[in-house]
Amino acid sequence: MTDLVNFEIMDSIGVITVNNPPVNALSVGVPQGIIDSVQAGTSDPSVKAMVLMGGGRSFIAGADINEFLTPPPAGSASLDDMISSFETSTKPIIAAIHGNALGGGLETALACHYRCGTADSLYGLPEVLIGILPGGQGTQRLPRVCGVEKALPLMVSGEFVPAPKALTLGIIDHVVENNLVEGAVAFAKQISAENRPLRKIREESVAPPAADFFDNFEKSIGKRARGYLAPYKIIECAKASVELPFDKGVEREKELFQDCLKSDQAKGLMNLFFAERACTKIPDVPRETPTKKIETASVLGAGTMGGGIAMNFINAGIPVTLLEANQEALDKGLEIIRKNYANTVKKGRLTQSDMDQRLGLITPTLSYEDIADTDIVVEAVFEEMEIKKEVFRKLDKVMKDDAILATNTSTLDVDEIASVTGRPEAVIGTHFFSPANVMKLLEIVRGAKTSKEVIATTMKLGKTIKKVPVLVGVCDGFVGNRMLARYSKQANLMILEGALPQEVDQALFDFGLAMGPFAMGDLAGLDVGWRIRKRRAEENGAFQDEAGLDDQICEMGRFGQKTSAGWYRYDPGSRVPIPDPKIEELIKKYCEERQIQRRPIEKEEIVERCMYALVNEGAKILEEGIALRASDIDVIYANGYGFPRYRAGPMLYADMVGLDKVYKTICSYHERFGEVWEPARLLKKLAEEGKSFSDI
Ligand code: T1G
Repeated sequence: MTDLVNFEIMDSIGVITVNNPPVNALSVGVPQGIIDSVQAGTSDPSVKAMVLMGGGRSFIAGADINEFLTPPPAGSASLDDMISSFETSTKPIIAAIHGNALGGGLETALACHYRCGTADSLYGLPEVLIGILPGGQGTQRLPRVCGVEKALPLMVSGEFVPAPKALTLGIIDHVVENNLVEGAVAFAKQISAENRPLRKIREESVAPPAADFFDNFEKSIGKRARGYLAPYKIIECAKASVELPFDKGVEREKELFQDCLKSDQAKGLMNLFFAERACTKIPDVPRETPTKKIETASVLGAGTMGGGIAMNFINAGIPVTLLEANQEALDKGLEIIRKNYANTVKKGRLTQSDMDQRLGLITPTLSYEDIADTDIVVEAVFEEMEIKKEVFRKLDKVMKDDAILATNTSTLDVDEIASVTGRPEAVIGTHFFSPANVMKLLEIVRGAKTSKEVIATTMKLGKTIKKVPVLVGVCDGFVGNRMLARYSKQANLMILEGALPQEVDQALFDFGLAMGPFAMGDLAGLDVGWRIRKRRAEENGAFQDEAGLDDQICEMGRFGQKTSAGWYRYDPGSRVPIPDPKIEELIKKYCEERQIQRRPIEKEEIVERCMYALVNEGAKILEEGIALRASDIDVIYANGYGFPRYRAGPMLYADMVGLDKVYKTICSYHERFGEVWEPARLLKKLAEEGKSFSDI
């Protein structure tokens, strides 16, 4: 045994316990420790059967993903070696599962003769989420356990299956109601006493599915799996499980596993896996920083954002007091929330009683007094500094002493907002992304005086309401929107230089983005920016400089999807963008009036200029300390801007292109297009040193 795996005999049962915190990953040494333990149990005549389990909070949660990024020394016992030791064992081995049996962990359990688990244990093959596939014979065993029609969707979605469903599917044989060790030992003794056969799933076969099953399944994942590699390799593995003998199927699985493992997609997704965990670590706010209890919340403003924010809290079971200025707005906001839930119930993703229970957690009010005792208030009023200051002056007077005062501002200076209160240490930005009840990203904006306790509490609250919280600093647009402004500028410039909206959008869609900037503008509403620009021009007393193309489009009453016309036109009731000759004429006329000589712009230039604009601004954001690490920026783009997860984000994308090439290209753009392409100093430094963003 190794110190990673313990073996002890309990009442004639050899209990093998993996102790490799935090998730009992199959790191180097764990398979060998298990092999040694099986050997010890097999050779001890007093041992009738063996139980394999995890110490701490879980069974085995899979292979150690770190070891795919930095392979361990060759020669250590593998998952396959361990599985072989089970298959040659002369005594039954029973997997006893609590917490998670995932990836290689579930594959380990499926190679045992029997499996039992606690009622709240979870089972899954989530390898697809990190760009690979179950490479421990799982693609051949799971279809033999529950049929390929059920196994394939589980492997392609990577979803976790709760114990009761796992029992129904045949993934486990028995649910242990109380103490797992006692229950598993009793189950093992029963199997031994009944002299049950050493069941080997490898010896079973997979019933052929309906003739068109694989084709239909492949079509069904088309939208979700667009651009991904692993889902389609998993389909090939599933076919092999039906068509080939077990060992040949395993050989096929190994080939396809290597195809995935060596792909850039696996590197991107594995880096993103760790990046989404790293972003919760804040150097000057240690993990043990005390946090406040957040048991109640209030949301100020019941508009689109306020309503969505309120839903996040009630979805997590946190009661919300929803404050609006007048009854009409309050009623309208409540109706939007109700409709959102009704849609989810209609799709079968929520029960009516759950909907009613959640709606019951909202207390509508028109009075500030009613929010005074809530633990956190999130302001979601109009994006106007003076209005927000007025709100925070009131909150400062009304809210209980230890309340957190959060603003949902998307660009305004959190320090300036905090400055009108007597408690700037309690003020923080919680920038939700629209639709707030759907988008995972939550930019948490630390003010200069925000206390560590408030930061730690708000980061923790972000996870509680199932967001991906990323801490950012104060600047115009924080991280995501500040970079997006640079990206959008390039897209708009290319429209003037010769491209059409549909060409820019198609190039970026093919790159993997959920949608291009012009379709996105139509979705968000072109009038939002247009009204802000008009107001700022009026406030500044400056003449509205010549209306840009987007202003002219708005002047035509074309606000995007909401008016069935924007950069594109839309058939009634449809959200599908259709290129509109009127826009092409408007663009060409605009260029003629300014003697702009248009030219064809290739896809490569479109992608390069938009991506490098993100990268250059991201590097400046890192220089200024507005983001803690390059991977935080990638987490922001993967969770808030539809950046393809298999590329992780713009910063890792730049690392994979090579910063030397990126820097040189930006320098050429700087010469050709001017100051907007001023290279970031950090990018220059890293490129000259031959380093990557991930090196800092
Ligand atoms: N390898 C290495 N580290 C891991 C890990 C793993 N598989 N899973 C978690 N960690 C680390 C994580 O980085 C974090 O570290 C800490 O554990 C807690 O994680 C051959 C090829 C198990 C549901 O994909 O889904 O098996 O930040 O914050 O929210 O076919 O972790 O504390 O330093 O996520 O309670 C397949 C991945 C691998 C499961 C727990 N398995 N993990 O969630 O904690 S490939 C997976 C998870 C494989 C075989 C194939 C979740 C969790 P730190 P956490 P959590």
